[in-house]
Amino acid sequence: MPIQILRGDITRLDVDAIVNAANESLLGGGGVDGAIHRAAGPELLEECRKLGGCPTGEARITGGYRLPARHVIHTVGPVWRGGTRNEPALLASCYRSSLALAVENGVHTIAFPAISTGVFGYPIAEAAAIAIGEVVRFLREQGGIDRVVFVCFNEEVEEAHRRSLERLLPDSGF
Ligand code: AR6
Repeated sequence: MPIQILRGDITRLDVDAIVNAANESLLGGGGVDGAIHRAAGPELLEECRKLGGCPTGEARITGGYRLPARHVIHTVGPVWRGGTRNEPALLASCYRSSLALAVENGVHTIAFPAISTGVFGYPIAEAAAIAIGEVVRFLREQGGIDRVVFVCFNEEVEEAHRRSLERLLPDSGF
């Protein structure tokens, strides 16, 4: 099964790339972004400064520095504003852009946090359905990625991902 759902801290994962739920400045913040910058060390911020930011729905790649992961893929999820400001399409685009950038850079194993579900306020069940749906579709349609790990920080997030995956599994082809 190329998709795994785990509870834990994404900064500990030994994968080719971990995904950061960043903001458009790419200069760090709280939540998983703060944890990744703390664990990677100051060189990560130095490299991020050179990128000049990232629009919502897109992704950028850097080194992983002191992390076990070789790369960090920074993506910017939408702020939840009730669901009428294109939030679902923007969140879907984060997953697709991150996976496409991974393939371009020879990343075969990748871990995602639940993008937008913390500070940015995206409802967890809706966000998990989009996350799982986009990853399943990408794996089915494109080659290059061997393993995708969803790293869930708490039980609610983990359960939402498991339910979405179970719903999709019968037609996922895995
Ligand atoms: N490992 C895995 N998941 C985590 C970790 C961790 N170490 N820490 C938090 N989470 P958030 P967002 C979960 O707020 O909603 C930052 O300030 C968390 O429980 O990190 O996309 C950025 O700079 C939640 O389920 O990201 C932006 O300004 C998920 O990660 C803004 O927050 C995402 O929560 C982005 O907000």
